[in-house]
Amino acid sequence: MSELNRRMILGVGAAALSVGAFGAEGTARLRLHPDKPLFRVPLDYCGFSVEKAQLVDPTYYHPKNAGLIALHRRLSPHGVLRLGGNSSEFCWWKARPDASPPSIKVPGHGRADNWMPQRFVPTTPEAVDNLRGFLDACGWTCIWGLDFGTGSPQRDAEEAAYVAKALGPRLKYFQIGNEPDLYREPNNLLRPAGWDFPDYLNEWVEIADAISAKVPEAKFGGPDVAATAGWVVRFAHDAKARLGKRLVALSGHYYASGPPDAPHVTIENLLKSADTGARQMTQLLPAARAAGLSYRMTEGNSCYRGGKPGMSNAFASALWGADYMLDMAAHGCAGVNFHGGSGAQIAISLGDKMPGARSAEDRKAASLGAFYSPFAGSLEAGFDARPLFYGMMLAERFAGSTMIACDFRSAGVNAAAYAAKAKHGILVALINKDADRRLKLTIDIGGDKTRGAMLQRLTGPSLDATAGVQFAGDSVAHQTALFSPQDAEWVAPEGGTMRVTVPNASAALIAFQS
Ligand code: BDP
Repeated sequence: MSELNRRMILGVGAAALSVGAFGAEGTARLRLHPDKPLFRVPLDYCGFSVEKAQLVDPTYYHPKNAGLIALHRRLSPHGVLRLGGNSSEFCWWKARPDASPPSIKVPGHGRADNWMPQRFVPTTPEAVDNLRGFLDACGWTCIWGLDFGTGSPQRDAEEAAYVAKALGPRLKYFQIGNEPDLYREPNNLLRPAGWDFPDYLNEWVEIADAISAKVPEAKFGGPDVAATAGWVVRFAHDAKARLGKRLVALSGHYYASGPPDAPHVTIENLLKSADTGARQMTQLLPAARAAGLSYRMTEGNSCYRGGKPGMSNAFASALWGADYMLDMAAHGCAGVNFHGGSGAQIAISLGDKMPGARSAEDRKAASLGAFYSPFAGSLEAGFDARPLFYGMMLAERFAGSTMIACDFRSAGVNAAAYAAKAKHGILVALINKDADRRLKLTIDIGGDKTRGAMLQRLTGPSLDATAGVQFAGDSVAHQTALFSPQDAEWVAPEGGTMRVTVPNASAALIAFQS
């Protein structure tokens, strides 16, 4: 949300910018309004999104992949794994070992300006069975993306029947197609010029009906658009009218910037952007509510086309990610899935390209995880949390709480504040995205009589540091994902207020009983 919107909606607190003894700082006031609930944050708010092509290796999502399971469990006991991306339009259901791929001609094949997969990737029953074991071990559910672009209702229905049975309660819903609002673009070309939303809806319903004929209990989400909020609004109304209870969720994507080789894609621009993407929620929510549906951001990240090294895999992404997730939660979003996974699969999704990779070092980093991936690793090397993961950990602390209104003006400091009412008290996140200015804050705790608050910090050596990120004084251990918060600070109240300093380029999570 822009600073202006935030002020218009939430009001304005007192603020001032000055140069203190230790450099520039802003003094500001934050007033909490526990009596003004905004939206409940679902328990499964946090999630990852990966290319469906990731399943080509059936040992990746496998009950024995302990390192990846540990990372998922570290993030959330109830997360959502979304399988989709461009590659989901090029994955074919290999029901039997001797099955051969369907012969499909795609107009974008071989075109230099096309950014879609240039080959077809099989998905096997073995990979689905292993995924079930993986999800069981994590306690997560899954959103399964079916092929719209090059698929057929019959092939999708056959795949869906197997997936629904194998995943059982671990399947949240099916989606059909990835970013259909881009199908007509030269860099996509899954449908011809002139093809539009009514054609999309008819084809989509035809596939959904073929699936329902085989899997009567099948649930669906969509339209999983790249950016066209208008399609989501139309889908909410028109698809709901045709599918009724079978349609359970709305979805769309969000990439804050891109492509990685564009000069304007910098940490500075990523963090200073006033719109975190939550503005589109204002447009989507009335339509979602009218249709009785939630909206989930099923795929997104800091920079499309694989992310930008030194930004998407750096500490800046942790601050950006936490801010984005909490802003979306405060605007009624039902969940956020940051896209990632191994670089090889993301490269497939982009037509065997990874434009962010400039050096051998970049290519090495990407082989374990695309630059924007919240996690990285392999069965051989083990798995690690990337900086973005820590931002997600902070946001995950809000799962199950209810976001509340707060008045905050950031005093010339590029910072954001979010608050929520949780089971045992109040949570406040303060995200100082400013590279230079410290935020000195007085929190007005709204007449609450509290004995004091616990404060945990999200820190990194610098905004562009790709290692050394910590939350609550600890980092997530390689492969085991062990994590023990070390240094919670105690903040004592002073006459109905608390004073907190959030250094430049850092965030703080405050929790107090009320
Ligand atoms: C999205 C696609 C996904 C790509 C991603 C990217 O759905 O498959 O990996 O862009 O550009 O549009 O990184």
